[in-house]
Amino acid sequence: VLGGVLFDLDGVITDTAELHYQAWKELADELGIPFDREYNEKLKGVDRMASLKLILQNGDRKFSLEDMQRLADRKNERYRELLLTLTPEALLPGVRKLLKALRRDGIRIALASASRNAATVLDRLGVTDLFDFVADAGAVALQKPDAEIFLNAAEGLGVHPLRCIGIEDAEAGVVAIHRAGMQAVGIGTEETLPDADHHVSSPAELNPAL
Ligand code: B16
Ligand code: MG
Repeated sequence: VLGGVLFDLDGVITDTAELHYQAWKELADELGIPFDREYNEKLKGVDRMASLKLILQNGDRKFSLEDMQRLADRKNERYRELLLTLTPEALLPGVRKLLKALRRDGIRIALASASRNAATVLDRLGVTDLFDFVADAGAVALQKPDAEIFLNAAEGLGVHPLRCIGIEDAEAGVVAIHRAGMQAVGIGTEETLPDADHHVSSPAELNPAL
């Protein structure tokens, strides 16, 4: 029996990818490194430092670890400024209804996002109260496609992983869900998420009440 549903954040609950893009773009422009929306797709679900390294690959300068930390911090400050523009209207269609329907059915709800800003995003979207647990991305040693963040989320809910499902829009996330022993719902298609057990084009399609 289903006991818990674990949500990815970006691409599932809201589209923060555009705000990440704007913040990275400003940094890349300053550094004179080419960066566009297509390349930004590679950063989805990838943590902050790994994202920075992917961007710096396209430049010819070498940076020390301290320099890279400063660049990552600078991007994050800009990203957090941009998060102030986020409102409940930025929730993807059907998400609030789905969260409420799950709660009504006694199913526990957790967030399993690689973002260290996840709690802030949920606050801005006005859905913090609808989550029983938010996994701490900062405490995770192994990123998706490792299972760690999904296992932490299930543990935080107190629900056995085999009684949880995960919802993801990125293939690395789908692999992580499977490694955690859970069924994976993919927001996407057979082409974009070949390993997902079920596909929907939007969270609205998951609403049991619709
Ligand atoms: P932060 P998700 C991920 O969120 C984003 O997809 C990814 O682009 C971002 O770099 C990562 O969070 C880290 O975010 O800099 O806020 O810690 O899809 O796992 O919800
Ligand atoms: Mg995502």
